[in-house]
Amino acid sequence: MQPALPVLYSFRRCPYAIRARLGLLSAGVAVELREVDLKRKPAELLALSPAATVPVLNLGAGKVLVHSLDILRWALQQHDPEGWLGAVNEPLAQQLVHTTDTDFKRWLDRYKYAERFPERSAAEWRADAVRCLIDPLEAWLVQHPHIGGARRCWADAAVFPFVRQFAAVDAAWWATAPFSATRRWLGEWLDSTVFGAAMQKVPVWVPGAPPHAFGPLAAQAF
Ligand SMILES: N[C@@H](CCC(=O)N[C@@H](CS)C(=O)NCC(=O)O)C(=O)O
Repeated sequence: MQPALPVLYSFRRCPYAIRARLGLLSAGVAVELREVDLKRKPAELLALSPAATVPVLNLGAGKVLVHSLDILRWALQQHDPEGWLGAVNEPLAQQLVHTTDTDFKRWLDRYKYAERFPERSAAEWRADAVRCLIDPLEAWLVQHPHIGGARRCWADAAVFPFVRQFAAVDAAWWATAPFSATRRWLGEWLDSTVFGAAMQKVPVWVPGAPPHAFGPLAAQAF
């Protein structure tokens, strides 16, 4: 029997999964949330996605989305009450998201786990991350409140969880780094209702557990 709601396999702290959950919340699309232990992935997830990454959204009838951006876009195509699909500068939005998922992610991982990449110092990895994403982001955010322009868009939701990780690597450095517009933008996201709702804690899913609904109702609680 197909579950009544689409099923989202997710991991609370994963920036890709956060991106997907933000999209679902903004769209007001309800899903069943299954929190995954990445060290003990459930067979149900492995059967849906050979790559076995999260997030994965099972829409039923054989339709499965295995990339966070596809889930974000799919959600907003169902409903887009906050106009997240309309960035004022779509090419820039696309570019920032592309950089986030490629070069920035690469440098972020090296900065975060610098002891595993001793060929350069943490500060050097961080400088690469700054050059590719934080510098252009700051230049835009000095002029505009959001990546979307006057209001948030899909790209804000897609980029923010990764900048959150970047800022957290060395919070003392970030607090005084010369990126006040990006700091303001990050702070607004961290304080936002939608982020609070996206980060609600749920127990790790086990087969047969009662379904945990996530979506419009979860957002109302915040
Ligand atoms: N391209 C995927 C990447 C997702 C991804 O890499 N997620 C990480 C967690 S943050 C993961 O599931 N890694 C597999 C693992 O840790 O076993 C997407 O955009 O959804």
